[in-house]
Amino acid sequence: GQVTSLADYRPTDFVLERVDLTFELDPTETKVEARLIFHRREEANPNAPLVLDGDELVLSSVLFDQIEIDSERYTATPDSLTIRDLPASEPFEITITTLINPEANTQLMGLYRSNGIYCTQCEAEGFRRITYFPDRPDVLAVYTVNIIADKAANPLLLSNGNFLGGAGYGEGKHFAAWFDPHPKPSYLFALVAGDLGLVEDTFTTVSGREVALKIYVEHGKEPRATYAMDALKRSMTWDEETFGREYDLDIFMIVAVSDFNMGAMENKGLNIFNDKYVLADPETATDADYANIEAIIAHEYFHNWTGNRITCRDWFQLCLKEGLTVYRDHEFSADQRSRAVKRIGEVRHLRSEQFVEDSGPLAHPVRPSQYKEINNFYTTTVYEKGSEVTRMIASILGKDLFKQGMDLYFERHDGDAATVEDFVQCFADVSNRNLSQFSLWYHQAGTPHVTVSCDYDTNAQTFTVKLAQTIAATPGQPDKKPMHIPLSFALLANDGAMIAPASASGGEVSENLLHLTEAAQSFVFHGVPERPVLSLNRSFSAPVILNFTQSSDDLALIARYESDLFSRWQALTDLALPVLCEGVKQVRAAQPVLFNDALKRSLLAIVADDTLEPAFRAQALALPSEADIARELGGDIDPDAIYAARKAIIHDIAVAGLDIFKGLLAQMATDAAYTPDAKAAGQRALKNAALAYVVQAENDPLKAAEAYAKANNMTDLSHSLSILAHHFPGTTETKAALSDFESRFANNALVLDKWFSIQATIPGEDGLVRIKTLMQSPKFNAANPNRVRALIGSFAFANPTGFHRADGASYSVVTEEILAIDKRNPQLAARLLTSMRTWKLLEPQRAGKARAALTTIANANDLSNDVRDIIDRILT
Ligand code: DPP
Ligand code: ZN
Repeated sequence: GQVTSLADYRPTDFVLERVDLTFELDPTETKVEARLIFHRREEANPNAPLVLDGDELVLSSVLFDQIEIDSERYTATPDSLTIRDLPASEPFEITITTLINPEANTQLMGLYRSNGIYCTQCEAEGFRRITYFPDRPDVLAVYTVNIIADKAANPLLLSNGNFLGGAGYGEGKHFAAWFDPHPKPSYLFALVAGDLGLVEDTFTTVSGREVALKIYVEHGKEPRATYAMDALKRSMTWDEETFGREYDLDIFMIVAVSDFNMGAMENKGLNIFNDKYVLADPETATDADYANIEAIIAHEYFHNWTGNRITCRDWFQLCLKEGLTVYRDHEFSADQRSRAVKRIGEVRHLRSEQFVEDSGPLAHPVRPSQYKEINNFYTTTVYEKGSEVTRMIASILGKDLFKQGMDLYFERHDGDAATVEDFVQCFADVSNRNLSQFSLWYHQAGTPHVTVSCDYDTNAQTFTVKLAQTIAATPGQPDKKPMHIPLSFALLANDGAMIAPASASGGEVSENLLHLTEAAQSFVFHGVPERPVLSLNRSFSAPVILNFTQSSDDLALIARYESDLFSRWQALTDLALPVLCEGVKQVRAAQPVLFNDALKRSLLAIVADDTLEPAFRAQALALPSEADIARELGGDIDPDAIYAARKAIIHDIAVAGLDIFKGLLAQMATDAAYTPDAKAAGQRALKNAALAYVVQAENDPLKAAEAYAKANNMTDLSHSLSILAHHFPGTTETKAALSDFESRFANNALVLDKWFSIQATIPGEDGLVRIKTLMQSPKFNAANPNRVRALIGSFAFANPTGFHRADGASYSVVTEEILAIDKRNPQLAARLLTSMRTWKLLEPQRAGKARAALTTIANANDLSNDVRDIIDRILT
């Protein structure tokens, strides 16, 4: 694989003015005619040839201004088409005809078939699998699309923009024409054809235009698309109210397909979704599914402005649209639900995925400067850390200036293919702030560590906060500069009240933000009447790791009194992590797991506090995960010891709080019909968390089996099933529930994915045999990404004791699977392989086995670029 470098960016020699595409659809031999009108850029070399991208293409003909070109004038390979002797300045037309095979397209990039539906995925470089094209995001053009297909099989013919018209077309065929007036890059092109059911609605925009909303799903699944429609309308309203963004076409369409590599795709006016993120009803979708649907519908819709109207100059700028759009969808969900609970979830996810990525061999900046395979840069760093960087801009500038900066960005760059620098400049301009140090967040990889120590001087009534920041070396970046880190803070008095110091010195301190900008910096607060407890990085204002040893008493005070709920949760986490890590040591030394009461007391007090929202209390009960503990330990990881220690500590807490948990089980139970709103979901979350504790205290599957039997919604049903499977595998109760679930949902692949993943995550070394057996199940389909992720992905990413079996057997099996998948779908294979990115942190025996398995991959023939890139980086 070749390296692409940001430093090599230069504009194309030719400007693409118009695109006219005609598709004659056929399952195995689709004919694509592309009429492209170009002119040479004034500043370009007058002799430069036109070089178009391709990928596995078969050229059938190429015309210049409607006349077949001499074969000496062009060179075609599957990967490129080069045309020479082109006009120096006047526009010309190139007409290219290619033949493609959608049925054989197992990569799911370009035009392919999913369950009899023709669909496309073009981001990042899929369009070049359809026709030869300048397939890069800074080439924007207006598209007309004609689709010709068999009418009976494909009553529906869709593309971007507005519908122009359609008619019959010879025997048994028909055609439709679409025109998208908004210039767009090829990665936003979409085409769908087939026979689908429709859910329709309308939306009247703030300026009074009526937009037709259409969601297409498989026939019979229409009732399961109503929540997605509701989420879409709420997204449209929210973007008008919050960012002043109005929709810009007469129609907005969403199509759900069952074979999809990503979650969804924001194609202009025609979003294509993984059906997992569209379909929901109480019987088949969990609260988490509903929340994901809401977030992803919003995310893709928001791309219409942040991504489509303003797109990226090149793929190095991916965070320009993704980080910003994740920030927007996070804010949307926070407004629709509980902001604090949403924030806790975001931070959990950031730490468990992005922090891990940022401290290992795959670490890269939010705005990378090189890549070998762009598909491998759709990462939590670009998305989630990118969102955090946007959030920091918002907190440094404050709400009003941030809004002005966004308005300026939309005004100044509408219609552009922009860069991260363009974006940041808008905020610098509205605030008169120099954001050059802040911009390091885009360029320096690695999570900053901030060491904190405090000192209170009774006589002087001063409180000193000493901060020091470091970032470990990451691949290609041995040395780092100090960053601008905005740390939200509060000083708490002994009774929990907030202390307002008279003044502060030592650096920029705004109302509740410390601006750490030096490698080491001391902030002094004056006029502080008593020793305060420092609550730092409230609401997780900066994505950093704090090295701050606070006493159990101080943490307990924060856990009890902080007005910022996130910080209360964080204090509990800070109480729990040392206990859990100590427990791991005790297990490895074959000692009993013993711990003091501070954690139990703080946790149970929060759980029993009726004034706190149930969803928050449920988050408190979800103690740090096995992966969180591994991250905290930082090396010499023994997943079995982590599992055993965590289980022992939870058991202890469960026994101590049994009455509280039983009380909550009763209190949170309801006869009301299921609704997916945040409040009802929070009550279910607390009830289900309590159930898990009760069952563990009693060490008896009975209550979980009862909960399974009486569940009237998928949240309760799948939760009780997973308690049974994870704590009582092999028992009669568990076997009965698993087989009931399987037969009840035999015809619903998305629900069976839960059945696969619950079983794939049953702890212990038997996990390997289990997933091997399940891979043979007729319900498993290795060609479908959702099935693969549910079974093999859950095992590799979410079953530490099963995947990291001490004998390394799971590594060999998963490695073999990855190699097999790579032949069909490289993107999926590469993603699975990232489950091994932390192999060097394992204890030596496991690390040795992991290295051997990875070496097998590295030595395999014909690896895809995607897998080659990841394996090279992981093994280095
Ligand atoms: N479809 C992916 C997303 O929206 C890539 N653009 O994030
Ligand atoms: Zn996105």
